[in-house]
Amino acid sequence: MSTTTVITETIAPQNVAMRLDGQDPKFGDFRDDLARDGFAVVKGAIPKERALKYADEMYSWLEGFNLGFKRDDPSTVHKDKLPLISEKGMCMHYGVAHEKFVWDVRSEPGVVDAFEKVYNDKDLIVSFDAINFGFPNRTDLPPNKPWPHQDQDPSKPGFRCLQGLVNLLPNGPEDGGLIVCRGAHLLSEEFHRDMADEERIPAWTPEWYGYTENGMKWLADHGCEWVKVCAEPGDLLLWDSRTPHYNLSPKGSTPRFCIYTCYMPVADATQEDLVRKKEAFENWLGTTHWPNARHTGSNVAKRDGKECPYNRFKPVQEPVLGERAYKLTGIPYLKSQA
Ligand SMILES: O=C(O)CCC(=O)C(=O)O
Ligand SMILES: [Fe+2]
Repeated sequence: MSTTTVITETIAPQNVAMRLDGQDPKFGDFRDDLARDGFAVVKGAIPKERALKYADEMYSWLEGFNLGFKRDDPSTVHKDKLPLISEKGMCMHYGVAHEKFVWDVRSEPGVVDAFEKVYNDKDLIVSFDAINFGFPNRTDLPPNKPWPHQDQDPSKPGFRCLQGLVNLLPNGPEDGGLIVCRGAHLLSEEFHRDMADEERIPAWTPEWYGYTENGMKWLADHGCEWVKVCAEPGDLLLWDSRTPHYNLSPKGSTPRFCIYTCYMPVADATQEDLVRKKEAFENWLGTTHWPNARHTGSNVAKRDGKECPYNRFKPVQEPVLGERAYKLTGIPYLKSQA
C-alpha cells in the first residue's frame, strides 16, 4: 500500500483544516479517510522489522525493572511484577516519555511526514506522551470498560489537533486497541449544541469530554458507527481530536503495544507553552496528547496511595535527538532561552 504519495499542490493550512472538515476531500491518500471518517491508518509508516524491534525494546524496558516479568511467561503479567500500568494499558511515569525507544519512534520519518502532510507545515512540536502495554486476560486489574471521549474542548470547535499512535504488534479484531466513532467529527458542533445543557462527566482538563449514555444514543440516532481499527506492526493510526474514541484490552493471546505520537504546528503554541515544554523536556516529564504542554505530568507513580518503590526520574537510556527531533521539542523556537 502506498504511503508515499507525492503531493504536488500547495495547500494553505486553513484549507487543509477545511478539507479535514469533510469538504471536497481529494488528496488521494490517507488524508481523504481522515477528512471523511475522522480517522485513518498510514500503512507501514515504520518498516515492520523496526516496529517489532521497538516492541522488543518495550518488553526489555518492562523486564529491566527486575520485578519478575518475563515476556515468554504470561503468568508473570501481574501488577506486582510490572511498573504501574493502568487498566487502559497506559504507562506514563518512570521517565518513560523520554526513553530512547520512544523518541526514536517519535522521530521516525514516516510518522513525522504524515503529520507534516496534514498540517502542510514542517515546523511542528510533538507531545511527550504515554505509551501503552495492553496485555490480554488480566484479572489483577479492574476491567477496562469502554470510556468514550474526545480529547478536545467542545467550546473550541473545528479541526485543532491530530492525534496518533504507532502500533507495534499485530493488532486484529480480537487484539484490543483503538475504537473510533466513524464520521462523528463532522457532527461535533451539532452534537455539542444539542448536549450543551447535559450534565458532564467530570474532566480534569477542558480538553477532554466524556460521552454519556445519552450522548452515545445521540451518536447512534445520527447513524454513527463504532469501528475497531486493525493494524499491523509499524502502522500509524491517526484521528481528529474531535472524533469520539476509546480503547479495549486484547482478548486473544497477543498483547497490544503502542506509542502515542501527537504533533501540532509550533505556530499554534505560545512562547509560554514552549517554556513549559522545555522544562518538561529537561526534567524528563510527560505531557498529555496535546503537544503544547498545557499540562505536564509527574514521574511519581503511586500504588494504593503510596509512592511506587521503583520510581525513577530519568530514562534508562537517554534519547539521542537529531536536528529534526530536537526541533520537535519546541526549544529551537523559543525567542529567548532565559
Ligand atoms: O489507546 C488508544 O487506542 C486510545 C487512547 C486514547 O484515548 C488516546 O490516546 O487519546
Ligand atoms: Fe483519547
